[in-house]
Amino acid sequence: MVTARLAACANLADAERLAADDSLRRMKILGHPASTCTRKVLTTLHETGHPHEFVLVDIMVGAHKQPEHLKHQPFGQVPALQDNGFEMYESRAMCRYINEMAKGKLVPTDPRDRAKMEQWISVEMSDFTPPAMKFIYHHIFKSPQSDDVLAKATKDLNLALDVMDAQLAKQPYFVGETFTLADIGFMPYVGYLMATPEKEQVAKHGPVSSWWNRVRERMSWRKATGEA
Ligand SMILES: N[C@@H](CCC(=O)N[C@@H](CS)C(=O)NCC(=O)O)C(=O)O
Repeated sequence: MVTARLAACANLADAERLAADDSLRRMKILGHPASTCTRKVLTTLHETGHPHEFVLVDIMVGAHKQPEHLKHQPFGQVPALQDNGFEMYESRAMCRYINEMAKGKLVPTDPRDRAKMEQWISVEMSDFTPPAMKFIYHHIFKSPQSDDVLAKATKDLNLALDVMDAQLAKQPYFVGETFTLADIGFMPYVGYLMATPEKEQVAKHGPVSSWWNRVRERMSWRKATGEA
């Protein structure tokens, strides 16, 4: 009985804290659970523990191209974020915003570490994800790519994996000893690649494989992908 009353008090205290602190109110994520960009944002939310609500935009039936969704994401893509009257889109920017609002630890405070995190987020976006997505479209989303496109993607993906491998051979995460938004950025694409024949390319890169086996066990990722 006493325990139940204490629990009720704790809930009340939590509710009052949430009501008093705008930054801790529930954010809404408009997305799709299979979307790589939605997964990044959900992983960030679970890592930081920020309260949130998931709103399904069913990209399988074209809901992301409907006028209602275009009001929130003018490019007709997912995800989009709503936070107490504030709205934004672009998953990498959303992750930075969530971490800041939650006072999370996913962005280093040291300027050089932060600069390196930004460097790796750019590598992910410019050098790794474009070739990786060619294989993901081809094998997972059944959008066939030509032989020429896949041949170029193989070359580009290998270069990116080599560069990532050299970094991860020295340390457990992209920015030293600490898990950051840079790791979260790569995770959805590596996760899907591992479900394609390209997992053989990844397997040839020992440090990248070890990193993947380490980060995929995080509860935030397991929750974001529905495994937990
Ligand atoms: N730069 C955007 C890209 C968003 C994006 O490409 N979303 C994909 C799902 S992961 C999508 O909505 N694809 C459907 C389409 O482009 O029609 C972001 O990072 O949020």
